[in-house]
Amino acid sequence: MERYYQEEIECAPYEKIREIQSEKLVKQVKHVWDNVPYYRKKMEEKGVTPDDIKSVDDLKKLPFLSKADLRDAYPYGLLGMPLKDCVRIHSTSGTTGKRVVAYYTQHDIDLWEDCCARALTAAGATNEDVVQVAYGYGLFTGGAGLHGGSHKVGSLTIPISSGNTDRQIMFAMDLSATILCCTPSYAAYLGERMKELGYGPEDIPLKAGIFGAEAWSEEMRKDIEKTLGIKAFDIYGLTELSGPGVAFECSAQSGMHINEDHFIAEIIDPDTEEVLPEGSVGELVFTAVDKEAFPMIRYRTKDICKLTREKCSCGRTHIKMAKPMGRSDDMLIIRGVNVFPSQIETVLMNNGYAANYQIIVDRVNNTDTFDVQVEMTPEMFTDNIGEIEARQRKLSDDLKAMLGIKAKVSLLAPKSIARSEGKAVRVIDKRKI
Ligand code: DLL
Repeated sequence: MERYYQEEIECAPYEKIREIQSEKLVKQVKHVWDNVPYYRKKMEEKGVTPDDIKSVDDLKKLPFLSKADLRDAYPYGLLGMPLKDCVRIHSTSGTTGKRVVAYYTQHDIDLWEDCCARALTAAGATNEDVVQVAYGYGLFTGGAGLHGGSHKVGSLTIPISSGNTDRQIMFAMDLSATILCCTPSYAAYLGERMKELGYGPEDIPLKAGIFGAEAWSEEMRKDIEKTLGIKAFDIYGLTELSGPGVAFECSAQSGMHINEDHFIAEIIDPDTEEVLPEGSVGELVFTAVDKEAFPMIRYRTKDICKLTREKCSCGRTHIKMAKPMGRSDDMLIIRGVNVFPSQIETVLMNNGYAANYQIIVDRVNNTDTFDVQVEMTPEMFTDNIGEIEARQRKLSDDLKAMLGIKAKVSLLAPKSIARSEGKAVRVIDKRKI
């Protein structure tokens, strides 16, 4: 039986959701106009005032916000409430430039934790469950978000954070953890380590996992589900919009319901900024209609995916986003061809490899080089050169069929690539260094 955390809103008819969105949007635009001079200036430059915004249909009149705006306005320029009303910050793991600092009032934290509680409940969590939160705690939102959600559901929460893998396995077994929350790459590593220690899925009581914070393929899902003996649910979110729980998967496991009463989603053409019809692939843009302290309006996420309002078997009515293919800034352009790391992952996993790979791109004599290094699994490991070469050729052919360009594939011994406890680093683009 499907369980909901806030059934009335999660299963509300679409007309009702639109009504709520419109009402909240009007209020939010006024809040931002009055309290965020940075965004008010953007509105003035576009010739829009709060009076022009009467319903969701008027959303397209509003200016976009981008990461560049967040950097410009750092650290306080987009703050919507006096600091004395804020109770927490979180920050992105961004590797370049200034980090994004997001602010929360207690009201913002409550709504965020509700969103995570919806995700946990959709994955089957109740107050009988033991939830092991192995996302990082600290500035990263993963730990805090799922931790708060787990409390709201009333589950017993293990705030173990990421890392110390053998201890994770010991706790999961000794405390009978039923739900694991971490990045998909860390879940895969936990599974790998369990096997090494001689444990199989039957030795751990886990029944579900809530994995997100990075792009992961359907093939990786199947692999994790098999190794850990669980159902693996996707969860999406970003610091700017609070953190995990902007969208989450239900029992249908076919895309993530966006918490539409809090976040209005649009898909745009990233080049022309034109809003695209439902079902088109483009950049995901969100308007947070409830957030007080850090009220993002038309925030460009750079995540590439599509939306669908098709009826879902779980009974929820909120629009679904497909698994993001990746971020527009992670998309590699190699010899003029657009390549997403997730496409490479699909080919590797379809050939029986695990998600332990690295993509190395460089430019030599004005030509892009494209190397894919992937570990052999312990089962396929061999030192027979002929066999290795045949395997490399097969992967290279399959990558060519998927991408249209040739990659140099190198098979590595098991355990040659560093494992990740958080978001995995899959791409080394030496052209950018
Ligand atoms: O990654 C928040 C989060 C924590 C989500 C735990 C899910 C679970 P940031 O560090 O700000 O926040 O990174 C946000 O990560 O724009 C996407 O590019 C990517 N991302 C997040 N979830 C998914 C997902 C957290 N399920 C950025 N699939 C986003 C693909 C994801 N990409």
